[in-house]
Amino acid sequence: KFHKNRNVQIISCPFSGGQARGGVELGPDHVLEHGLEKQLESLDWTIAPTKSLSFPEPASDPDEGKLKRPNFVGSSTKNVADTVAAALKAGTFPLTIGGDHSLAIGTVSGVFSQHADACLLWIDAHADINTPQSTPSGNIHGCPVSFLMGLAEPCPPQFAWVKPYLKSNKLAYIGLRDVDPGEREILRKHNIAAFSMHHVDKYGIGKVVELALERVNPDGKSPIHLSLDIDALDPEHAPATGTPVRGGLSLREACYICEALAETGNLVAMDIMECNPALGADAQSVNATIAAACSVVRCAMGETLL
Ligand code: NNH
Ligand code: MN
Ligand code: MN
Ligand code: MN
Repeated sequence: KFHKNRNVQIISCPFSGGQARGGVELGPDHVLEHGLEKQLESLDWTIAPTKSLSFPEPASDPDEGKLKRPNFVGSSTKNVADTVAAALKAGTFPLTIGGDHSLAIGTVSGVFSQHADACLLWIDAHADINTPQSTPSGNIHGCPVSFLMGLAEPCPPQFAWVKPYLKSNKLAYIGLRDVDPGEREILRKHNIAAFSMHHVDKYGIGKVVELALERVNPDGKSPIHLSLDIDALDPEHAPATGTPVRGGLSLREACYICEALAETGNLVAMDIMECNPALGADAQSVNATIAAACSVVRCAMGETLL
Protein backbone atom coordinates (compact mmCIF):
# COMPACT_ATOMS: atom_id res chain seq x y z
CA LYS A 1 0.00 0.00 0.00
CA PHE A 2 1.59 3.27 -1.11
CA HIS A 3 -0.66 5.49 1.00
CA LYS A 4 0.33 5.14 4.63
CA ASN A 5 -2.71 7.16 5.64
CA ARG A 6 -5.91 5.37 4.53
CA ASN A 7 -8.40 7.78 6.09
CA VAL A 8 -10.01 10.19 3.67
CA GLN A 9 -12.07 13.28 4.39
CA ILE A 10 -14.15 14.25 1.37
CA ILE A 11 -14.95 17.97 1.36
CA SER A 12 -17.78 18.91 -0.98
CA CYS A 13 -17.58 22.51 -2.21
CA PRO A 14 -20.53 23.58 -4.35
CA PHE A 15 -19.00 26.95 -5.21
CA SER A 16 -19.08 28.90 -8.48
CA GLY A 17 -18.13 32.44 -7.39
CA GLY A 18 -14.67 32.40 -9.01
CA GLN A 19 -16.05 32.42 -12.54
CA ALA A 20 -19.15 33.33 -14.48
CA ARG A 21 -20.67 30.06 -15.69
CA GLY A 22 -23.46 28.60 -13.59
CA GLY A 23 -23.51 24.88 -12.91
CA VAL A 24 -20.01 24.25 -11.58
CA GLU A 25 -21.56 24.29 -8.07
CA LEU A 26 -23.36 21.08 -9.09
CA GLY A 27 -20.07 19.25 -9.66
CA PRO A 28 -19.63 17.79 -6.17
CA ASP A 29 -23.10 16.23 -6.00
CA HIS A 30 -22.64 14.62 -9.40
CA VAL A 31 -19.27 13.20 -8.43
CA LEU A 32 -20.70 11.82 -5.17
CA GLU A 33 -23.78 10.43 -6.92
CA HIS A 34 -21.42 8.61 -9.25
CA GLY A 35 -20.42 6.55 -6.22
CA LEU A 36 -17.02 7.95 -5.34
CA GLU A 37 -17.35 7.14 -1.62
CA LYS A 38 -18.09 3.46 -2.27
CA GLN A 39 -15.32 3.35 -4.85
CA LEU A 40 -12.79 4.61 -2.32
CA GLU A 41 -14.09 2.22 0.30
CA SER A 42 -13.43 -0.64 -2.05
CA LEU A 43 -9.85 0.66 -2.36
CA ASP A 44 -9.51 0.14 1.39
CA TRP A 45 -9.97 3.74 2.45
CA THR A 46 -11.88 4.61 5.60
CA ILE A 47 -14.28 7.39 4.72
CA ALA A 48 -15.03 10.05 7.31
CA PRO A 49 -18.57 11.41 6.93
CA THR A 50 -18.42 13.73 3.91
CA LYS A 51 -18.29 17.42 4.83
CA SER A 52 -20.58 19.50 2.65
CA LEU A 53 -19.68 23.14 2.93
CA SER A 54 -22.20 25.84 2.20
CA PHE A 55 -21.20 29.22 0.90
CA PRO A 56 -23.43 32.09 1.91
CA GLU A 57 -23.38 34.95 -0.59
CA PRO A 58 -22.53 38.37 0.79
CA ALA A 59 -25.26 41.01 0.54
CA SER A 60 -22.97 43.27 -1.42
CA ASP A 61 -19.93 42.35 -3.48
CA PRO A 62 -18.57 45.15 -5.64
CA ASP A 63 -15.60 44.48 -7.93
CA GLU A 64 -12.19 44.99 -6.33
CA GLY A 65 -10.33 46.58 -9.24
CA LYS A 66 -10.86 44.00 -12.00
CA LEU A 67 -11.67 41.16 -9.59
CA LYS A 68 -15.25 39.90 -9.60
CA ARG A 69 -17.04 38.77 -6.42
CA PRO A 70 -14.03 39.30 -4.15
CA ASN A 71 -16.02 39.12 -0.90
CA PHE A 72 -17.72 35.87 -1.86
CA VAL A 73 -14.49 34.20 -2.99
CA GLY A 74 -12.47 35.58 -0.08
CA SER A 75 -14.81 34.34 2.66
CA SER A 76 -15.57 31.01 0.96
CA THR A 77 -11.93 30.10 0.42
CA LYS A 78 -11.13 31.00 4.04
CA ASN A 79 -13.79 28.49 5.11
CA VAL A 80 -12.21 25.86 2.83
CA ALA A 81 -8.73 26.58 4.22
CA ASP A 82 -9.92 26.02 7.78
CA THR A 83 -11.76 22.82 6.80
CA VAL A 84 -8.74 21.37 4.97
CA ALA A 85 -6.42 22.26 7.86
CA ALA A 86 -8.81 20.58 10.32
CA ALA A 87 -8.96 17.44 8.16
CA LEU A 88 -5.17 17.19 8.18
CA LYS A 89 -5.00 17.82 11.91
CA ALA A 90 -7.50 14.98 12.36
CA GLY A 91 -5.12 12.70 10.46
CA THR A 92 -7.25 12.40 7.33
CA PHE A 93 -6.45 12.95 3.65
CA PRO A 94 -8.50 15.94 2.45
CA LEU A 95 -10.11 15.28 -0.93
CA THR A 96 -11.82 18.49 -2.01
CA ILE A 97 -14.42 18.36 -4.75
CA GLY A 98 -15.26 21.61 -6.56
CA GLY A 99 -16.68 23.85 -7.58
CA ASP A 100 -14.42 26.26 -9.41
CA HIS A 101 -10.66 26.38 -9.05
CA SER A 102 -10.61 29.56 -6.93
CA LEU A 103 -11.31 27.06 -4.12
CA ALA A 104 -7.64 26.08 -4.29
CA ILE A 105 -6.78 29.36 -2.54
CA GLY A 106 -8.37 27.57 0.41
CA THR A 107 -7.16 24.01 -0.14
CA VAL A 108 -3.52 24.95 -0.72
CA SER A 109 -3.55 27.41 2.22
CA GLY A 110 -4.96 24.67 4.43
CA VAL A 111 -2.34 22.14 3.34
CA PHE A 112 0.64 24.50 3.68
CA SER A 113 -0.56 25.63 7.11
CA GLN A 114 0.02 22.02 8.23
CA HIS A 115 2.89 21.05 5.91
CA ALA A 116 5.16 24.07 5.42
CA ASP A 117 7.50 21.86 3.36
CA ALA A 118 4.84 20.71 0.89
CA CYS A 119 4.98 21.03 -2.88
CA LEU A 120 2.09 21.67 -5.26
CA LEU A 121 1.36 19.92 -8.54
CA TRP A 122 -1.14 21.97 -10.59
CA ILE A 123 -2.65 19.93 -13.41
CA ASP A 124 -4.59 22.25 -15.70
CA ALA A 125 -4.91 23.62 -19.22
CA HIS A 126 -4.43 27.02 -17.56
CA ALA A 127 -1.78 28.41 -15.21
CA ASP A 128 -4.26 30.23 -12.91
CA ILE A 129 -1.48 32.61 -11.90
CA ASN A 130 -2.97 35.90 -13.07
CA THR A 131 -2.59 38.76 -10.61
CA PRO A 132 -5.39 41.23 -9.89
CA GLN A 133 -3.61 43.46 -12.42
CA SER A 134 -2.93 40.89 -15.16
CA THR A 135 -6.28 39.05 -15.14
CA PRO A 136 -7.95 39.43 -18.53
CA SER A 137 -11.32 38.24 -17.20
CA GLY A 138 -11.55 39.33 -13.57
CA ASN A 139 -12.53 35.73 -12.75
CA ILE A 140 -10.69 34.74 -9.60
CA HIS A 141 -10.44 31.07 -10.67
CA GLY A 142 -7.74 32.36 -13.04
CA CYS A 143 -5.76 33.87 -10.12
CA PRO A 144 -5.42 31.45 -7.18
CA VAL A 145 -1.72 30.68 -7.62
CA SER A 146 -0.76 34.36 -7.61
CA PHE A 147 -2.48 34.83 -4.24
CA LEU A 148 -0.82 31.71 -2.83
CA MET A 149 2.60 33.01 -3.90
CA GLY A 150 1.98 36.52 -2.61
CA LEU A 151 2.32 38.01 -6.09
CA ALA A 152 -0.77 40.17 -5.74
CA GLU A 153 0.56 43.59 -4.72
CA PRO A 154 -1.24 45.13 -3.11
CA CYS A 155 -3.11 42.11 -1.83
CA PRO A 156 -6.88 42.73 -2.04
CA PRO A 157 -8.28 43.02 1.52
CA GLN A 158 -10.55 39.99 1.02
CA PHE A 159 -7.41 37.85 0.65
CA ALA A 160 -5.33 39.46 3.39
CA TRP A 161 -5.69 36.19 5.35
CA VAL A 162 -3.84 34.21 2.63
CA LYS A 163 -0.24 33.61 3.68
CA PRO A 164 2.31 33.50 0.83
CA TYR A 165 3.30 29.94 1.70
CA LEU A 166 3.97 28.83 -1.85
CA LYS A 167 7.53 29.33 -3.06
CA SER A 168 8.26 29.26 -6.78
CA ASN A 169 10.49 26.17 -6.45
CA LYS A 170 7.66 24.15 -4.86
CA LEU A 171 5.18 24.53 -7.74
CA ALA A 172 4.99 22.53 -10.97
CA TYR A 173 2.42 22.53 -13.73
CA ILE A 174 1.50 19.78 -16.16
CA GLY A 175 -0.93 20.08 -19.06
CA LEU A 176 -0.70 23.78 -19.87
CA ARG A 177 -1.94 24.95 -23.26
CA ASP A 178 -3.84 28.20 -22.68
CA VAL A 179 -1.61 30.64 -20.81
CA ASP A 180 -2.23 34.39 -20.84
CA PRO A 181 0.60 36.81 -21.80
CA GLY A 182 0.90 38.19 -18.23
CA GLU A 183 1.06 34.64 -16.89
CA ARG A 184 3.90 33.68 -19.26
CA GLU A 185 5.89 36.57 -17.92
CA ILE A 186 5.30 35.48 -14.31
CA LEU A 187 6.21 31.83 -15.04
CA ARG A 188 9.43 32.95 -16.70
CA LYS A 189 10.36 35.58 -14.12
CA HIS A 190 9.98 33.11 -11.23
CA ASN A 191 11.47 30.17 -13.13
CA ILE A 192 8.45 27.99 -12.35
CA ALA A 193 8.45 24.38 -13.55
CA ALA A 194 5.81 24.53 -16.27
CA PHE A 195 5.25 21.46 -18.44
CA SER A 196 2.90 22.19 -21.30
CA MET A 197 1.28 19.71 -23.67
CA HIS A 198 4.32 20.30 -25.88
CA HIS A 199 6.49 18.71 -23.22
CA VAL A 200 4.04 15.84 -22.74
CA ASP A 201 4.33 15.11 -26.47
CA LYS A 202 8.08 15.58 -26.54
CA TYR A 203 9.11 13.53 -23.50
CA GLY A 204 6.06 11.39 -22.76
CA ILE A 205 4.03 11.65 -19.59
CA GLY A 206 6.30 9.34 -17.56
CA LYS A 207 9.35 11.54 -18.07
CA VAL A 208 7.35 14.75 -17.54
CA VAL A 209 6.17 13.64 -14.09
CA GLU A 210 9.72 12.62 -13.23
CA LEU A 211 11.08 16.00 -14.34
CA ALA A 212 8.33 17.86 -12.47
CA LEU A 213 9.02 15.97 -9.24
CA GLU A 214 12.78 16.53 -9.61
CA ARG A 215 12.14 20.26 -9.72
CA VAL A 216 9.75 20.60 -6.76
CA ASN A 217 10.78 17.66 -4.62
CA PRO A 218 14.45 16.89 -5.36
CA ASP A 219 15.04 14.95 -2.12
CA GLY A 220 11.72 13.11 -2.40
CA LYS A 221 10.70 14.11 1.12
CA SER A 222 8.11 16.85 0.57
CA PRO A 223 4.44 16.17 1.15
CA ILE A 224 2.59 16.60 -2.16
CA HIS A 225 -0.67 18.42 -2.82
CA LEU A 226 -2.31 17.59 -6.16
CA SER A 227 -4.71 20.20 -7.53
CA LEU A 228 -6.39 18.86 -10.64
CA ASP A 229 -8.59 20.97 -12.92
CA ILE A 230 -10.67 18.60 -15.02
CA ASP A 231 -10.04 20.86 -18.03
CA ALA A 232 -6.47 19.52 -18.06
CA LEU A 233 -8.03 16.53 -19.82
CA ASP A 234 -8.84 16.74 -23.48
CA PRO A 235 -12.47 17.79 -24.03
CA GLU A 236 -12.94 14.40 -25.68
CA HIS A 237 -12.77 12.93 -22.15
CA ALA A 238 -14.00 15.87 -20.09
CA PRO A 239 -16.27 18.12 -22.15
CA ALA A 240 -18.47 19.34 -19.30
CA THR A 241 -16.27 22.15 -17.99
CA GLY A 242 -16.36 25.93 -18.22
CA THR A 243 -13.30 26.54 -20.38
CA PRO A 244 -12.45 23.41 -22.40
CA VAL A 245 -9.28 23.65 -24.49
CA ARG A 246 -8.57 21.14 -27.23
CA GLY A 247 -5.32 19.20 -27.36
CA GLY A 248 -5.26 18.12 -23.74
CA LEU A 249 -4.23 15.11 -21.67
CA SER A 250 -5.66 11.74 -22.54
CA LEU A 251 -7.55 10.03 -19.75
CA ARG A 252 -4.62 7.65 -19.32
CA GLU A 253 -2.07 10.48 -19.15
CA ALA A 254 -4.11 12.17 -16.42
CA CYS A 255 -4.48 8.86 -14.59
CA TYR A 256 -0.74 8.24 -14.95
CA ILE A 257 0.07 11.55 -13.25
CA CYS A 258 -2.19 10.61 -10.34
CA GLU A 259 -0.74 7.09 -10.08
CA ALA A 260 2.83 8.37 -10.15
CA LEU A 261 2.09 10.83 -7.35
CA ALA A 262 0.35 8.13 -5.31
CA GLU A 263 3.37 5.91 -5.90
CA THR A 264 5.65 8.43 -4.15
CA GLY A 265 3.84 7.72 -0.89
CA ASN A 266 3.95 11.48 -0.21
CA LEU A 267 0.55 12.59 -1.50
CA VAL A 268 -1.29 14.31 1.37
CA ALA A 269 -4.21 16.08 -0.33
CA MET A 270 -6.04 16.33 -3.63
CA ASP A 271 -8.49 18.70 -5.31
CA ILE A 272 -10.73 17.76 -8.21
CA MET A 273 -12.17 20.93 -9.71
CA GLU A 274 -14.24 22.51 -12.46
CA CYS A 275 -16.66 19.71 -13.44
CA ASN A 276 -19.74 21.56 -14.67
CA PRO A 277 -22.70 19.22 -15.22
CA ALA A 278 -24.73 22.08 -16.70
CA LEU A 279 -22.34 22.20 -19.67
CA GLY A 280 -21.48 19.52 -22.20
CA ALA A 281 -23.65 18.72 -25.18
CA ASP A 282 -25.76 15.96 -23.65
CA ALA A 283 -26.16 13.62 -20.67
CA GLN A 284 -23.50 11.34 -22.06
CA SER A 285 -20.85 14.05 -22.14
CA VAL A 286 -21.70 15.04 -18.58
CA ASN A 287 -21.47 11.42 -17.48
CA ALA A 288 -18.13 10.95 -19.25
CA THR A 289 -16.74 14.01 -17.48
CA ILE A 290 -17.90 12.88 -14.04
CA ALA A 291 -16.62 9.36 -14.69
CA ALA A 292 -13.24 10.78 -15.72
CA ALA A 293 -13.11 12.84 -12.52
CA CYS A 294 -13.82 9.74 -10.42
CA SER A 295 -11.19 7.79 -12.37
CA VAL A 296 -8.40 10.26 -11.75
CA VAL A 297 -9.30 10.45 -8.06
CA ARG A 298 -9.24 6.66 -7.73
CA CYS A 299 -5.85 6.57 -9.44
CA ALA A 300 -4.50 9.15 -6.98
CA MET A 301 -5.90 7.04 -4.17
CA GLY A 302 -4.03 3.96 -5.33
CA GLU A 303 -6.46 2.05 -7.54
CA THR A 304 -4.00 0.91 -10.17
CA LEU A 305 -0.99 0.35 -7.92
CA LEU A 306 -0.25 -3.24 -7.14
N1 NNH B 1 -6.60 32.42 -17.86
C1 NNH B 1 -7.99 32.77 -17.92
C2 NNH B 1 -8.39 33.77 -16.84
O1 NNH B 1 -7.57 34.23 -16.11
C3 NNH B 1 -8.87 31.53 -17.88
C4 NNH B 1 -8.78 30.71 -16.61
N2 NNH B 1 -9.76 29.64 -16.67
C5 NNH B 1 -9.63 28.42 -16.11
N3 NNH B 1 -8.51 28.15 -15.41
N4 NNH B 1 -10.46 27.57 -16.26
O2 NNH B 1 -8.23 26.88 -15.01
O3 NNH B 1 -9.53 34.11 -16.70
MN1 MN C 1 5.22 18.32 7.33
MN1 MN D 1 -8.32 25.27 -16.35
MN1 MN E 1 -7.87 25.83 -13.09
